[in-house]
Amino acid sequence: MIKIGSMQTNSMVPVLLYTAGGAQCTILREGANLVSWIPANGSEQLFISRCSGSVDGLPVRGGIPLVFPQFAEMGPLPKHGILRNINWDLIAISSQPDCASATLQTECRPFSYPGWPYAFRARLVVELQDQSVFLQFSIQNTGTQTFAFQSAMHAYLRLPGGTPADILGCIPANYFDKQLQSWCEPAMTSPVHINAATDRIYQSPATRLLCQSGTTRLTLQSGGFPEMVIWTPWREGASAIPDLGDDEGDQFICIEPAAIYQAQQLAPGSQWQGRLRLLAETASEPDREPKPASDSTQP
Ligand code: TA6
Repeated sequence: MIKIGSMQTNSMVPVLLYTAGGAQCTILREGANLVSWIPANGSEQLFISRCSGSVDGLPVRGGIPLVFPQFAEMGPLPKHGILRNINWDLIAISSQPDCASATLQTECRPFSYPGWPYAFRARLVVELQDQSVFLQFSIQNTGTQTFAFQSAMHAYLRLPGGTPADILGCIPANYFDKQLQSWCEPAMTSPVHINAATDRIYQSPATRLLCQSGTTRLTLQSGGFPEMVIWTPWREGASAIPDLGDDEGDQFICIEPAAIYQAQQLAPGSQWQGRLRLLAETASEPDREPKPASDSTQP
């Protein structure tokens, strides 16, 4: 049997999902942010700073914030857009034999936000299974004008004990290095070893990656996003972030399916979808490159 937590559709109570096998996840109404995911027989896979909430006006530091319609400071809107600070409605919650799911939604009228004159509906579906969690983020243009937007699923993956991460899969793609402010060609295609401050936007990366750090291994499968961000402040960059502990910079890596330089266009009435599946690997599996994605495994 699957237990489902909060059923109140009009409150700010977080949404809790459980599986019979022991997996659980928590979604905040603020930003529809998946702030915790613990697979069956596993440990917490997502990072939340202990200083999150310590600075007025900043959204939750961690989880999987949803970026829309602006990435970072690349426009007139607040950093990473407007969805992170909005309280979303819970519109559906369900239980199937092997999957618990929840759907959250928020609607925006033209000029609800200064600098964004368009109407849209944003929806997030979260599906929890024993070893995986799947997020489907969709935007529908509910207005009368076409708009272009940037987007990302800004996943903060926990790195236990500051252990460097290897990203396999991998990323045979050019990237923009935000620290160098220049475009770079990858020196190696795989793995990408992260043990220092990193902030890169990869063009057309693989849609299936493996992130391993110590005995923690996560497979990420994405769909609908043409780019991928890899960001961590690491130890040297933590003190510059006001809602992050000085000792927390090496506790996470963000791997973010994104549409940034390749912004998406949405005509009136049409819908865009971005998807991310996180799959927990068992520590006993040998090091390996992730298998090529087949249609049946694509999110
Ligand atoms: O997605 C990477 C990034 O744009 C980094 O440059 C870094 O600034 C990060 O996002 C965090 O943004 P935040 O607004 O959450 O502090």
